Amino acid sequence: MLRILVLHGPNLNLLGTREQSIYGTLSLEVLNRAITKLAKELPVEVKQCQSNSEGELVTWIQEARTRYDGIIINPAAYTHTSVAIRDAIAAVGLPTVEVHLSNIHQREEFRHRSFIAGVALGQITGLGPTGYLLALRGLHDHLIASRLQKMAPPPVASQRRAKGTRPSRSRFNDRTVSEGSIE
Ligand code: CA2
Repeated sequence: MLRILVLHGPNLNLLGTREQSIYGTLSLEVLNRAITKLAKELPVEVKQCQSNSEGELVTWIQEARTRYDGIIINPAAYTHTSVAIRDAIAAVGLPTVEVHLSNIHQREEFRHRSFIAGVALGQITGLGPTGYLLALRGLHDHLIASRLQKMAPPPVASQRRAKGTRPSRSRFNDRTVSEGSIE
C-alpha cells in the first residue's frame, strides 16, 4: 500500500483555539481524523506529525526517504523562511505537496514567498482543511500514475536497441517507420 507522511508545522497544534477567522474552527485532531478517513477510502497508509521545531521537521523529512512514498506538508511560518526544509525535501526526492489553510497570496507580502513551492509537486492554498484532502487525492493519483509508468513496457525504439534489431521498412513506401514517426 502507498504510504504518505503528513507534516504540520509550527503553531498548527493551536488550530481551532485561536485566530478562527483565518484558520477556521477545526482542531488539528479533527483535521487529522478527516485525513485518516479519506486515506482508508483511497486506500493509503498515512501518518500525521506536528512539530514547532524546524530541525525536527527536517529530520522527519529525511527519515521519510526509506519509509514513505510521498509527503504532504504545511510548513506554516517556515514556508517563508526555511531553506533547511526546502533542502531536505529536494534531497529526499519524494513527491511533496505543500498545503496552506489560508490563501498566502492574499495576506501580508512576507507570506507571498514560499521556499518550498520550487521543490514541491504542487501547492494548495486558501481552501481550508479541504486543501489537505485534495492534496491526499492528488498525491495518491500521482503516485499510482508513476507506479504504472514504471511497470509499462519500454518504448519500441529502446526495445529494438536492447535487442539490436533494425527498424523495419514501411510496406507503403521506402521510408523507415519508427515509433510512430516517418524518418
Ligand atoms: O495558512 C496556512 O496554513 C499557514 O501555513 C499557517 C501559518 C502561517 O504562518 C502561514 O503563513 C500560512 C501559521 C500557522 C499558525 O496556526 C495557528 C492556528 C491557530 C491559532 C494560531 C495559529
